[in-house]
Amino acid sequence: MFYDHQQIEKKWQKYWEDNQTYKTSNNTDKPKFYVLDMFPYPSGAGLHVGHPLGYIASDIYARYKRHQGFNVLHPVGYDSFGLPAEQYAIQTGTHPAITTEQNITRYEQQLRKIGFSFDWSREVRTSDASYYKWTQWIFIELFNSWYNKDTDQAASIETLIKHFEEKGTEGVNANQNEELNFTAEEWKSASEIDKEDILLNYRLSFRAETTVNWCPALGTVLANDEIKDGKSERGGFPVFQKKMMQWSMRISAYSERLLQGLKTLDWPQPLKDSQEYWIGKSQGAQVRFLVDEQEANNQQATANNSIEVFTTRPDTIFGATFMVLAPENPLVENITTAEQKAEVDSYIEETSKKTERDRMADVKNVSGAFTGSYAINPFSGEKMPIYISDYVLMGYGTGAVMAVPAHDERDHRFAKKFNLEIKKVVENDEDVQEKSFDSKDSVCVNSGFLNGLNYNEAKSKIIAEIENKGIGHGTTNYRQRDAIFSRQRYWGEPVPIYYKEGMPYTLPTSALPLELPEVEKYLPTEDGDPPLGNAKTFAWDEANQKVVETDLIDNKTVFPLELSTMPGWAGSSWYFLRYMDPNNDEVFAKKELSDYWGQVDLYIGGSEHATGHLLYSRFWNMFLKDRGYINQDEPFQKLINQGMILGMSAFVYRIEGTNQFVSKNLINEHKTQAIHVDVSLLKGTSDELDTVAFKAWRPDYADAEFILEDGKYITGREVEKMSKSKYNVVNPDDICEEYGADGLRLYEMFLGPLEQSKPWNTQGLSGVYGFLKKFWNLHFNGEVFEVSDEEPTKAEYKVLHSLIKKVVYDIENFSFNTSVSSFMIAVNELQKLKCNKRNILEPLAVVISPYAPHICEELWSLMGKKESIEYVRFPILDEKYLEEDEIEYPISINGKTKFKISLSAQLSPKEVESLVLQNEKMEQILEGKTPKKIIVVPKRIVNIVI
Ligand code: ANZ
Repeated sequence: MFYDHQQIEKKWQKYWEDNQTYKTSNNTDKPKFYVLDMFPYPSGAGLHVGHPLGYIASDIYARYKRHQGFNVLHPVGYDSFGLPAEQYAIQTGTHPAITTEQNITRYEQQLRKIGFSFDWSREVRTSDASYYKWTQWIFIELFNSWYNKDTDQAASIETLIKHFEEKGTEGVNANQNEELNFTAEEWKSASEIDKEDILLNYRLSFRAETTVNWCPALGTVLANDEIKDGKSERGGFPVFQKKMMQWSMRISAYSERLLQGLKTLDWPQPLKDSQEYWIGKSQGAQVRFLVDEQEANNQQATANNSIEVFTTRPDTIFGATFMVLAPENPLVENITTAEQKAEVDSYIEETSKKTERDRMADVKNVSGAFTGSYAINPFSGEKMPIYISDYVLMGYGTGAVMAVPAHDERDHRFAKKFNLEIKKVVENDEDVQEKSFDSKDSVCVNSGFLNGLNYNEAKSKIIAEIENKGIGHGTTNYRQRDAIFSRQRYWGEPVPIYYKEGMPYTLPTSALPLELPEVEKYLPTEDGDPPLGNAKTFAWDEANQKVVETDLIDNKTVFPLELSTMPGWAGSSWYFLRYMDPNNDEVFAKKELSDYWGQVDLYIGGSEHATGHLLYSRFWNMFLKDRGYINQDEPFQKLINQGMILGMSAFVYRIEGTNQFVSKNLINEHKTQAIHVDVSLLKGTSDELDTVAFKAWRPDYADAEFILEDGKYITGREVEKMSKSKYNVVNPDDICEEYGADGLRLYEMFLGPLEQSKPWNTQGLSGVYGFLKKFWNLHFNGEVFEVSDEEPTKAEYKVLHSLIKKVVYDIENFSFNTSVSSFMIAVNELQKLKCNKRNILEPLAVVISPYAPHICEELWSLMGKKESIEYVRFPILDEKYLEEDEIEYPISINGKTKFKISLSAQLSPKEVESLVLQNEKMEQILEGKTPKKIIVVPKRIVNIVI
């Protein structure tokens, strides 16, 4: 019978939509299971076959869980704010909302064609005002919160204000920009503006002057994870350092919790490692070194001048022979002597041209300048010259180091260049750069009272002594910085803030959403304001609580609104919560529902989000937990990174300077240049170029000539990243057309282990399609559907139950590729057995349905079922069918296998023993003797000693 995949798939996709088969209820007594994909950015290019890989895996898992009786939440949505739609708007004038809408429509069509079991009714789009209303609301909540280190959680800013009113800053233990000191009286008598300014120092979303990564070509600030090798990730434009007033998020308050939380998560180790590295916890000490006043002959130099350093190796302090400050360190001015001033100034000037990234990357070329001053080593008492150098960064630790050239590579290089003393103070200290340096074998030497101690002992003892002397304390540093939150772009969430006397105030939450205004131009204004500065209606009327015309701004009743928008990661930091209650207009998600759905049980997505989305969303989730809106600290319990599907690029070879193209195996005879050609120009699944199509592809190839081999033009093939620019993308729509969505789904899984990257190679598709046809035909006798009610044989049951066992194991271990081969084996065996028994085929359809849902629904209904197959219980494995009838026992005599005997599996060891002894071959070996020992290992082996 013809397997008409096109008609079958259309029919079932319509059925699922009409019957809302995958709509998830919030009210059931079933246990819940939440399966989530990282939602896509709807780009103009549509989906290629690489995109659905993770979605297919999660869909299989979601369907499997439904078969097991879980209430499964498996939603989809779009991360629909972003740069490409805006760049397109700049080029063409088309409003990004229009482009985005079109792209989403295309995505939805493509996704629906693949037969995903999404609950489409829960779709979210981050660029919808009904969604970003809540992104803005979270921003305001962050603004109205501070981090209390005593309780180790965020709290309402009101609690801090109350504290200030009662005790001033005394006893405040907060994560803040800078340490402030004032009394309750001072607080109370401060002006409103001053109070606001003080509070900004503590708020979790705050404004501060920060050095940012400025990308002039994109006209915006970028986060560290949006930059690759000094260039913007999108577009590859150069990025510079610039000081700007920016909105930031106090993620640094959560560093320790983000680190500790990792331990509770079932995530790939490399992903956890990269978050750990990014957070960058270092334990050590902060120590003050006094500047030697006699040498510092600058006017301002006094004995109070001291340099505070952060060191992870206080055990090496006896070996600190000089100091190095970051060139930007404000102390530099105080301690530089008149003679050294010119040299120091010119070095500072030189450094300002380099980005922090360059400074960290360039480890070979040491440079620096002497300040002319000296510090005193508080332990060795020796004088240490003070230098400045760009390898010390102002933004880390205290912006100053005690240099230990014998044990630190950078300090060593510096000492060599400037001819400074190198004093070894630790033996067996080979790996000084290793963060995890913890050598039990290291021993302090030349270190006074530390001599003979190992690293840990020396570290505790010296920190105790530093604290005792009152010159410092043990401390922990984190590399992770606060996250810059402003983008000078149009297509993002407006920040719900207006400015009064230069101070930011939040809009009342009742006024949300603050909608993105219309603008005529998507570029910055002439004054250099972000694109929202072009809006005609974008000002805040405070009394009437509404947005009014920009011209009305008088800074008395009508105030300017914030002109920057939120970064790409804002909307994606909490979308998993919105799916729980997507249409609620009162709260972002009802507490009851976020309690019921809890954590995402399985999250599948790309590893490129390791230090962006996956850190930010953990941070926001922890914050919402602190403020009592949700119940769990961590959003994603289990996470899998799917590998990339690589493209098989195709090349033609042009003879240089001509329009002649040589077939692949003849290129040696010519000087050629390889040129990418679109893989859709190849004939079928072969490497042969359709030369007619090639000529029609581009005007420059219209008069191309070909040098053929055996009458064909053979292209070169190479595995590369799948990308539009390499002309190697394969559109899933074409595959669905030809082999069906079920074929595509099975094939994507069959390509290899989910986590691995693998090339897309269409040659195996026909094999998968062949399997589907065979599976289909098991149910037909010629053209007639025929399934028998006869009881299956043991052999038939064995095929079924072996498959159940395998597939359950595979799905639970996310080994989807091996299931597909098991389906093929099972169907081949059933075909050989000519099995068309209902008691085999019904459960078989259920087992295969998570992978190939359309064909299974069709067969299920042909077998007379009225309801969808989706909620039918997954067949239960019965081990009895797997037991062997006969066992082939190896007979081992004195440790060597001599022969084998087939015996019934039901026999007792005694019966096995006597049958073995009666065996003809055995009798020949024994020659009438009685064996010394016989050991029967049931169902395995018989050992005989003679
Ligand atoms: C003395 C020492 C001896 C150091 C030794 C290391 C090895 P992590 O692990 O990354 O936290 N350091 C401190 N602040 C710095 C800054 N602003 N710019 C550049 N380097 C800085 O690294 C901490 C170590 O890096 C500190 O410990 C300090 O050098 C240096 F055998 O102090 B160490």
